[in-house]
Amino acid sequence: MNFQNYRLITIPISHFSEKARWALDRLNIPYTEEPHVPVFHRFATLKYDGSSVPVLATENHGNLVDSTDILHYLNAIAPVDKKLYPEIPELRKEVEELEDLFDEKLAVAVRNWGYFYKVKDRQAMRRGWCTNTPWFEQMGFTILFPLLSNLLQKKFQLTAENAAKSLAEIQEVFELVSQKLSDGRSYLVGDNFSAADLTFAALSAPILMPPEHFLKPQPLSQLPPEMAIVIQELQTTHAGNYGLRLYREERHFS
Ligand SMILES: N[C@@H](CCC(=O)N[C@@H](CS)C(=O)NCC(=O)O)C(=O)O
Repeated sequence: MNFQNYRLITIPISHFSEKARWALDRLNIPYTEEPHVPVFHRFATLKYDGSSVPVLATENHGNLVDSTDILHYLNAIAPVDKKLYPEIPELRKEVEELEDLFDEKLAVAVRNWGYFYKVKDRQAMRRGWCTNTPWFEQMGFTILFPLLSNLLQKKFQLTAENAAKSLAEIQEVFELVSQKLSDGRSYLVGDNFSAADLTFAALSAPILMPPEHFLKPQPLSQLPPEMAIVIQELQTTHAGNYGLRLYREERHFS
């Protein structure tokens, strides 16, 4: 493979960033990660014509501003044994449909449910938003936290009612994944690890809290009890077990 100077713009806790990080690590592609505090990330993403994270800046292929585009790009340069999308059209379609479902339904629900419990917890938010970010952005976080916390609550309508709706959506997706796995298969589609598996595990990481994640999980005893109970339940479902297994067995680091 011809390695270039890849730069990955991220927010530390962002599960979409973890999706891109995992794909790069899996292919053993060296890259420089540039983590940013939310809001400040816009200065970095704008530079590369994006708004959200992740953004992958490449030398030969321009800037990729969406995690799915990043996975497709990496798939195109991956050796045959590391492909993320199957060659067979029906299997590929199935992988892409699952990836879309996880991106559009699971990811949003995980974000809203998690933030509902964490948005006022300065310590937890500092960990998720500031780890490895530039010092001046961390200073900005310290000063602006009350404002950022309020903005987030309004932007994502973080109410108890919406948190319950988000949890129901998470449970629906987990149920679907558990059903797919109930015939004993090792991966969601076909016989190999694919973008569908990677996306499910990466986007579920904030609730499954795998020990292999670079942001080491907080002990459940430190979480709000209501949150800890749900996390424990989700971790022990078939889908939860499988997400944790993928982190143990498939989350290689470059
Ligand atoms: N469709 C995008 C969604 C990415 C996304 O929603 N990223 C969130 C962080 S997890 C983000 O950047 N939010 C801040 C923003 O949109 O400015 C992708 O797959 O890359």
